[in-house]
Amino acid sequence: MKKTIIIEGMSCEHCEMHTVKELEKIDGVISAAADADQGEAVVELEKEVAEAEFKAAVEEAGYEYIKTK
Ligand SMILES: [Cu+2]
Repeated sequence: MKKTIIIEGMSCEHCEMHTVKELEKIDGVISAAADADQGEAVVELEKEVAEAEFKAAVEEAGYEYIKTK
């Protein structure tokens, strides 16, 4: 199961790395990939993860969480 998270504020590879690192700490996230140009991250999930957890991870990384789709 994959979900796309819309994020504002990432501007380079370093930002992408911060975001991936935080998202991959979430229980249920198998892997994450972030794209600063697109302003999004894609997470591969092994189970349902509450949207609030994505929001917390994105904010912990230092960026603005918009939504999950
Ligand atoms: Cu950056």
